[in-house]
Amino acid sequence: MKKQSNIVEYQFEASQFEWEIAEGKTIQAWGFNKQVPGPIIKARKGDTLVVRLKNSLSESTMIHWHGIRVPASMDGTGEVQKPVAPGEEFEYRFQVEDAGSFWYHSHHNETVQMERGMYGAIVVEDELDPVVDEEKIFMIDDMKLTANFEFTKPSWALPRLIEKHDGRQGDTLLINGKVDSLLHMHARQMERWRFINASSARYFKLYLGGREFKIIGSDGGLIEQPVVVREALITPGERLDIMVGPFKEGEIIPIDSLSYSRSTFLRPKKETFASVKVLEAKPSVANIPPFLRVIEPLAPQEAAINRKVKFSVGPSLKNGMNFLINNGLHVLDEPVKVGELQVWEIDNVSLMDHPFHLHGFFFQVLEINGKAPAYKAWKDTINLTPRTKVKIAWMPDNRPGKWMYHCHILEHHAAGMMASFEVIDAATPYVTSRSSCHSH
Ligand SMILES: [Cu+2]
Repeated sequence: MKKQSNIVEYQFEASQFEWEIAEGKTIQAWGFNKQVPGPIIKARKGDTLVVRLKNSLSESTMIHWHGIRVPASMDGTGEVQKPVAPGEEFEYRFQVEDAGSFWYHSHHNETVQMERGMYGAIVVEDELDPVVDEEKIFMIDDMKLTANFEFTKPSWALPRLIEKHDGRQGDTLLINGKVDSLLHMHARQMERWRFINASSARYFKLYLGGREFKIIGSDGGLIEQPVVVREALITPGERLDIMVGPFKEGEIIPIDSLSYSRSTFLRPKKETFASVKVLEAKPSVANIPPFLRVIEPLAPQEAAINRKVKFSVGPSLKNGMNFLINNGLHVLDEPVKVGELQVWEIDNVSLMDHPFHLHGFFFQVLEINGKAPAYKAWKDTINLTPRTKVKIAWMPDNRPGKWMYHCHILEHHAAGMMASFEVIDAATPYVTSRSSCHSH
């Protein structure tokens, strides 16, 4: 039973337009409503979101709502809808049942459409959110551009192979569609910063010049207790919510990404994406409680595995390199039944990292190479380092239909590292007590 809910409506037009990434530096972007990122969608937990998409591009597109527990028909993939052709419209309509930081992006010809800017943030608020002085969204991206700010594709064999292997990484580093942004905050205040990694392949290891910050949220909203760190990895597709401050007036906080080696041809290095300047002090009302919410475990760490998923990379005469799931390309996996707990082992036997993303459902990580993770969280994307086994648990609630999981390095996904599967009705009707997970 759906309770009466507030309706939040957006009109989206996908098109090509000029976008200034820095003063005097303009790209031919593709995006929503002529901005990169697209409009920030804001809703409250329980709202119904309606997005009417008009496609004014010269090719088809569709939108995937990353992390939102949509009905299958609204997932925005080729499994569940016809791509929206040029000149056509499509209405997405679904309830947002979880508070947190989510995002939307094109799920069609992604290596081109996402690279050009077809993504945006979704913030779902809730009365249980901690009180903060201010919030900021940092959408991380990078673009590979020529000296004339044109999008480029490698034209000869070796660079093409490198891009396929590494995923596309560019030297143009963007936060919210801009190079070298200078943002502001006030001394004495504490802010919530929502990081969303929208890049094709870049591993972003957040570092604020050595300052401590508190992780308060992950893909599926708040974690149980703040975790104090000085660095945190955010892989493509992942979100991380942190609390920062208070800082001193005059400080300049770099938004850095530390070097992270994921066995790429490109040499990893530390890079600065943006800076935040601390202005004069203002009073603070921020209040971060020591406990943020309870996350009930879906399964014990030793729960029996009922599906194994293997990620591997192998040589290919035809493609140069194959990116495989269970030794296949673009595979069809077995269905799962509504209400039957899923305990999956994802085994990365390759010598490179892959971020695993499950559409439509949150999972809990039970083990990484036999060990419980540092803290409990609802996740939809988890990085697999080389030769790593990750055990996850998730519950297919009553949303039958076609879903998928894939590597979120867009070039790997496109090269075949993806699987579709169906969630099917159980023989006996499954009765939900509203949504099975995620209630506070
Ligand atoms: Cu991958």
